[in-house]
Amino acid sequence: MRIAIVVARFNDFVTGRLLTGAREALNEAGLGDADVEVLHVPGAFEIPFAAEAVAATGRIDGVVCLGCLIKGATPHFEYISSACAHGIMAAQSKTGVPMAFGVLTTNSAEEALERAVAGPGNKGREAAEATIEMARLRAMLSGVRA
Ligand code: DLZ
Repeated sequence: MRIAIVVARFNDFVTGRLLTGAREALNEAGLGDADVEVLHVPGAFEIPFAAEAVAATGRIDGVVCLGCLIKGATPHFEYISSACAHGIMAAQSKTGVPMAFGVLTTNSAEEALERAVAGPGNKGREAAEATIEMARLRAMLSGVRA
């Protein structure tokens, strides 16, 4: 199985921790560094483009999308979060490659950090686990080995 992680640099004090959690979950599932491709993008708005582009290469079985939108600090919070969520959904529908929504949408930096703690509560970890599950489901349904 090969998995891509698309991670936004915006609010990297949070997204860096989501990335760590996602990497840990993938490693625990038996994926080595060679099986994981990490793509950095400027912000959450750019995640769907990169997710779709890497899925379209055909070399990836799933995409973990990681970002962090903080309402108080983001004047057009609703536009970016909506565009990001809809864009990821459209990208997975178009490519047939499962993508997980590990994009935090919180009221404050404190709330975001609570969701990026080390261990089971880390939303990057949760998104990676969801991606693996969906990649396996897709493989089972299509008869493709992942
Ligand atoms: C511009 C912007 C703002 C204000 N806030 C966030 C945010 O909280 N989280 C995030 O990931 N990105 C933010 N961005 C950047 C946009 O996602 C995007 O990168 C720029 O608008 C350039 O297209």
